[in-house]
Amino acid sequence: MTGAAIGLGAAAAALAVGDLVAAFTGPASAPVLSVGSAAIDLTPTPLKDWAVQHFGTHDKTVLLSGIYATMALLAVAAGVLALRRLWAGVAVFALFAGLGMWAAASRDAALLPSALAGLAGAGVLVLLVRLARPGSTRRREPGGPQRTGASANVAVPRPEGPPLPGAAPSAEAGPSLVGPPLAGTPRATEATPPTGTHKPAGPAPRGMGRRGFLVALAATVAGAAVAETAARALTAARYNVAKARAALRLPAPVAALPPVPAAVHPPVAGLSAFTTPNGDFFRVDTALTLPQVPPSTWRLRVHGMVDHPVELSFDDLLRRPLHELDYTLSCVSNEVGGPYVGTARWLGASLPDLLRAAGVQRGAQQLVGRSADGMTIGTPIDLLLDGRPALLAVGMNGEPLPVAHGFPCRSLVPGLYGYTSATKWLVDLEITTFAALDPYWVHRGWDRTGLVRTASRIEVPAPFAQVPAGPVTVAGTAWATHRGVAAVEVRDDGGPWQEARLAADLGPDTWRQWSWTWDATGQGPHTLEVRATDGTGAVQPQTRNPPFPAGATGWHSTVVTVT
Ligand SMILES: Nc1nc2c(c(=O)[nH]1)N[C@H]1C(S)=C(S)[C@@H](COP(=O)(O)O)O[C@H]1N2
Ligand SMILES: [Mo]
Repeated sequence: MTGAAIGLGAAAAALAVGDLVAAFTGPASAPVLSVGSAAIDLTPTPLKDWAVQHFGTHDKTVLLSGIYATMALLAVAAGVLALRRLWAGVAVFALFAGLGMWAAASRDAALLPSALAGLAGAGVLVLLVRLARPGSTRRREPGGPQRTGASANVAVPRPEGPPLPGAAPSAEAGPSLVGPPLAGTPRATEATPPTGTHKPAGPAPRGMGRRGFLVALAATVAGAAVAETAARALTAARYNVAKARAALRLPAPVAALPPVPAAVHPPVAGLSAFTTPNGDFFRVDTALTLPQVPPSTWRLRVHGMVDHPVELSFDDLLRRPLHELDYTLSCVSNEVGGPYVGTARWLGASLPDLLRAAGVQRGAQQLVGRSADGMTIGTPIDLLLDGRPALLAVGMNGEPLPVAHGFPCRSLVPGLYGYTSATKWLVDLEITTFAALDPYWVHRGWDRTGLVRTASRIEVPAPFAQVPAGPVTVAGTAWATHRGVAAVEVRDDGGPWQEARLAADLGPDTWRQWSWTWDATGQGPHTLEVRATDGTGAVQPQTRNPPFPAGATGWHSTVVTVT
């Protein structure tokens, strides 16, 4: 018990100190976030896919919970060890600090928070262990035996190795063990009454020693809570763009688009909206905390194989002609029938115009977008310059980009999955060759081009719905971004394909909704299948492929029971 309390107290102090220092060096350098981000970067693609499939947008919470749970277990081990062999406990904190520093270094974040966190943790550990050992006060007197006594010759197992962040993340155990990183400062601990007030002669009264320890422990936890609260308040004040975003007024587009006509959306209950509200728009990224990029200091560098490198401020960007674009963005990780796709009315400056002004040189093959959080996304140059309306987007559905979707600026290139086109928190554009650099996901084995595959899904009736025999409305959405959807067909139990009614077409860059009246006969389960034909006349292939490495293929189906 005492050992566990010592370990957890020291870990709390360590985390609070780390977070407090990170409030000055940047949130990305906070120890747990560094480790979590490095874990995300290191996670093999199949495991990442598995995590996204099973936890969806909660995957980051699960990862963080796993890290906290692992740290709590190691902290308990460190405390228990330290009561027998102080150096072993200190070693665990050195390991914590080393792991945090290595993780921060791997993301170009500051090492100081993890280093000071380790020192603080080790310091508090030593103090608490000294106070907890019965009679410890006596041994601290000059002449008394040093470093003996309690450290009996007990064989102490070494900890099993570095904490494996995210390994076997236990969503349940995580938060309940430590909760939010509580922590304490060593300063607070030092401020507790020293126990050296005992008379050097004679054994220390145990009650007093115990009380001193408990007071120190309580002070540690309280100090940790105060420091952590301060760290959070400071971080929110220093690194939060919510106010800047609320104050931003975007200029009007050079030619406003008419409102989206009602005819694009069959009026069927349960069918997704044509334009996805910002709050419902899917979010996929590797960012554990949202990058906070103030427009006032934002710069976009355009460099590499160009005749005239340029650097734009946010005002420079807003002074360029702004265009509206209705566009369906989709993620390569979307399974057949999956939810990682959405349509918005985006506002932004033309990306091809900017590239032409910079003068793309011969031999250039890809445009690499870099984000404020170090993501790299590569787009083939020939596709970018083939006339498609690619944007440096600043607006989404009539408001500045939400922070989660890349505020203040992101790229969008119709026809390509997000991972090869849609850099959020964009700060740098480099024109280069394929050989020069493998962007983040290409480095991890994903396809370099990322052309969106033709996809269609049945949304109504819901899976396993019970429907009465007779006419049943079936409806859904199909997309083949930048090629457009020319036809959608549906069939019942492998029967003949039947043409669905296509709703109005808003152009090749958005999805297309459809409906079909099914004359349901024959009680029992039926399998409905859907397939789309894109604007080039290519029929969506039946072959089932997983998302890796170039996007899922295959027909979506749903099982409905006729009653
Ligand atoms: N900086 C940054 N930009 C990013 C990503 C990322 O992880 N970091 N993910 C990309 C991927 S894989 C997709 S599908 C889209 C998703 O955009 P959304 O979250 O706005 O829907 O963002 C892209 N841009
Ligand atoms: Mo994606």
